Amino acid sequence: MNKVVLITGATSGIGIACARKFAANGDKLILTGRNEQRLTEIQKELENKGTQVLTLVFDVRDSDAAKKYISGLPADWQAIDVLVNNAGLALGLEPEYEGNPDDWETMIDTNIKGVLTMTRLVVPGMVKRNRGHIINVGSVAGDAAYAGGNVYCATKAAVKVLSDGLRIDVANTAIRVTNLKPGLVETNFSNTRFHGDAVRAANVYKGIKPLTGDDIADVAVYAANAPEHVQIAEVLILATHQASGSVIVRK
Ligand code: 8X3
Repeated sequence: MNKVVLITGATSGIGIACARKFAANGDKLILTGRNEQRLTEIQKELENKGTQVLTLVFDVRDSDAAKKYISGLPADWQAIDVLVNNAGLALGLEPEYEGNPDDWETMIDTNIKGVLTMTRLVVPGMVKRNRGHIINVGSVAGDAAYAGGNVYCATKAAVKVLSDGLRIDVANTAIRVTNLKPGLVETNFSNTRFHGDAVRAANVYKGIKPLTGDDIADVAVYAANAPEHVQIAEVLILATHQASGSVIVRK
């Protein structure tokens, strides 16, 4: 059955890959992000292929804007079946004692509070309908800290624990909660982390075939379409030559 799927951070990386894969699956999409132009581009691309798309321009850090847009959804878009909490970022790779507090704040506000904001706005409707699925994009970075990962790793550890907590809180309903934990995925991730230093970003994926956004989106679509009694609770997805957040074998 076609679902209404809301994806945050849908303009790039894993988010845009999820948009394309859920669209190919026949679902209706609510795409959110900060970049209006890119949202409109992906909307046009998918509408041309027959997908119904609604775009909402807001930053998940802005809880008032999120509330305004989600509570103002047109009637036929209100029953969200799948919430993909994808919006998130890493900033910096400095030792914890030298990190930039502004970067910390942006990561905590986006990766943790943004997830909570969207969960708080969308999940009550799912509970009322006794139907729904929350797919949080965590990270291998949440399993264990790696050098310079400190605050980013902490935010993704929080995503894991918030996913577990939510799963407990909806265990008496038909709602499912999935925490996806990607490893090295070649997207804008490292470019953002290094504040636009493209050479440094390219080095992250040097000598190893990294994952793509599509590889992660495939797992999200699989989890969302698993039989109703199957809850894909957590999936760690690594590149073949990566064993953990800090063990990467390069050729
Ligand atoms: C992204 C994966 O290993 O670069 O969350 O932190 S990693």
